Amino acid sequence: MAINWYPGHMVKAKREIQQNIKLVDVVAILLDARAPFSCRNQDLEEISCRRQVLLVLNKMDLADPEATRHYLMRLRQQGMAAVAMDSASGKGLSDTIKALKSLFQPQAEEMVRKGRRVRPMRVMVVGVPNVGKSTFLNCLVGKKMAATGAKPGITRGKQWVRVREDLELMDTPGLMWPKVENDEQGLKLALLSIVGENAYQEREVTAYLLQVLKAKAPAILRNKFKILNPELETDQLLEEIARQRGHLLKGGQLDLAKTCTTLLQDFRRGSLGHISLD
Ligand SMILES: Nc1nc2c(ncn2[C@@H]2O[C@H](COP(=O)(O)OP(=O)(O)OP(=O)(O)O)[C@@H](O)[C@H]2O)c(=O)[nH]1
Ligand SMILES: [Mg+2]
Repeated sequence: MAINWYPGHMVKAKREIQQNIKLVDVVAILLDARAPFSCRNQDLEEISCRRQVLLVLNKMDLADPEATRHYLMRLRQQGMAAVAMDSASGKGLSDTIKALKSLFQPQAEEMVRKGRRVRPMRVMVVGVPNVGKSTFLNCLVGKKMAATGAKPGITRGKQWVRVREDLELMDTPGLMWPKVENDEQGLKLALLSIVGENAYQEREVTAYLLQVLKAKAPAILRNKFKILNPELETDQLLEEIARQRGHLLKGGQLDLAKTCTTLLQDFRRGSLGHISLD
């Protein structure tokens, strides 16, 4: 499913990120730990290429831990600095701060060498929508400074925050690129609610989710949805789940739209288990 979703505020957001990049020492690119490769935005990486970059695989609590370890290893092999974190609970925070500090270290030493006072490190937090940038900022600050929400497009403007003596953070709005050409990538971004709900058909994304469950977590289909044969075609699986859940319209027909909405919600909340997509 190709995705065209580039709301107007993102044009301005991209310009602001470009203008502010000169002011920052480190760019923290947040990615969804369940599909970090699919969340990488080439535009953001190009804008950040002259800065120190830390990739933060956020929402690790929702991801398959084994996959997260593997993704981190792959990224580090490619020469990237990368950490995993759960910004909702703060798990991984100390590793993240350690990684940020070590990226800033050479600049701090340069300041000392030139006889200047070492000023606080400035970190810009960027990424596609809904990966948890504002939650990450709040987690670092230790209180709620930035608005957060389960839908993409919550943050609309940039925001600088002094986190502590030695650290300043800038939150930015989630940034997409104009067209996602790769079908599977589009499905992943829709499933993770990174693109707005008007950009895709829930039915198509649910069919993709069911394929993922068949391949990676057939036990969920058996145990949670009481499906005897997880090998069924996705349409049949969907009908079976609708029946199991009692999703019926007034005339007694299956309410498949409701089943799709519920399944997507369940996945996004993590109640189908720890499933990674990349
Ligand atoms: N489970 C879990 N949920 C998270 C985590 N980080 C963020 N969330 C949730 O993900 C949703 C999106 O979080 P935001 O912080 O608003 O995301 P954002 O990247 O700032 O989104 P935009 O401003 O729309 O680009 C919210 O419902 C958060 O509560 C995490 O590490 N784990
Ligand atoms: Mg935000």
